[in-house]
Amino acid sequence: MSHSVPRPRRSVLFVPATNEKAIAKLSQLACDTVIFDLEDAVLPEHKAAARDRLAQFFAARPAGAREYVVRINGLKSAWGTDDLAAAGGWATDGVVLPKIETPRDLLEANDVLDEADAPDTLKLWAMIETPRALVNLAAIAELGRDPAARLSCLIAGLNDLAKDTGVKLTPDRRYLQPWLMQMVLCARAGGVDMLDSVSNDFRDLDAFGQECGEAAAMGFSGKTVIHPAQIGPANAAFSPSAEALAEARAVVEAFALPDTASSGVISLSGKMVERLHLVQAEKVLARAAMIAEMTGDEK
Ligand code: 1VU
Repeated sequence: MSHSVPRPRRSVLFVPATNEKAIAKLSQLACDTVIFDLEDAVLPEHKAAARDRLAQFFAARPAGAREYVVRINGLKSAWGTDDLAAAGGWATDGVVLPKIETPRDLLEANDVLDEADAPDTLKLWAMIETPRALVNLAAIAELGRDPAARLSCLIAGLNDLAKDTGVKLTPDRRYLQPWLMQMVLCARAGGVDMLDSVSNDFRDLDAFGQECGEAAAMGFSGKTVIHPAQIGPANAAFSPSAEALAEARAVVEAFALPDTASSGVISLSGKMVERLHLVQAEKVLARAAMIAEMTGDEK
């Protein structure tokens, strides 16, 4: 049986739209998605030049499976609406809206894209980084159920959330865990991806690898990253492990045997395995196949 599995967004790399060296490096990097940043990483005096640089990039968008999206400035800022209207005409896969607070913010952005005749394939992503966004999260994520709303992905923005709430952002993120789990729950209910926040300490890769493993176990779809060194650990944590693949194959093979093919529940290695586990196993294998196809790797 084939299942539709979401496209992998294991590592989603922020790249300042003004950083020529970083843009030139992209062809050597293995991130699944690139987010060109027009917002926090670009000074006000460079906003216009940064927008022009992205227009130039998308006019000659590189071929390949990688997804490219653009984080615009907030729609209430001096640049946001112009950024969004411009992005609506680019060959970008999506636009990331910073600091959204209500479903209305997304619907207004959608109107701007419709007016710019943006194709339906251009999706909206939203940063969840304000207390109001967190309070309104279920309603925001529910827009994922309406294809006309274009919502595809949510991103946890813990730097701003910590700043605006006074909650301490500790290395183990212990005080933020309830909100992180709430984000995963709401995103799943709305049928959209939920990406974990960036980690600022990009030199401590041991801690970063551990954070990625925890984020994968918590149900996040992938990790936003800020530096090339963080791509490998994120890809590893959000790919099915060799053990998960072996388990998935064993479940599929067990249900394919002639004497179990019509069973609802079987025993495998001392454990009860039901058809829902078969569906899970098939999804693990489908995800691995999709990653292999995207990256050219064999598993
Ligand atoms: O090997 P090379 O010299 O050719 O390249 C350098 C550097 O240019 C490159 N590199 C990157 N390439 C692509 N994308 C990146 N994001 C990126 N960062 C670095 O890698 C090589 C090694 O770099 P480095 O170790 O010397 O690091 P740098 O001092 O050059 O850069 C460190 C920072 C943190 C400044 C850089 O990684 C960066 O700008 N990252 C993205 C920051 C960003 O976009 N912030 C805003 C979004 S995050 C947010 O708002 C949270 C929601």
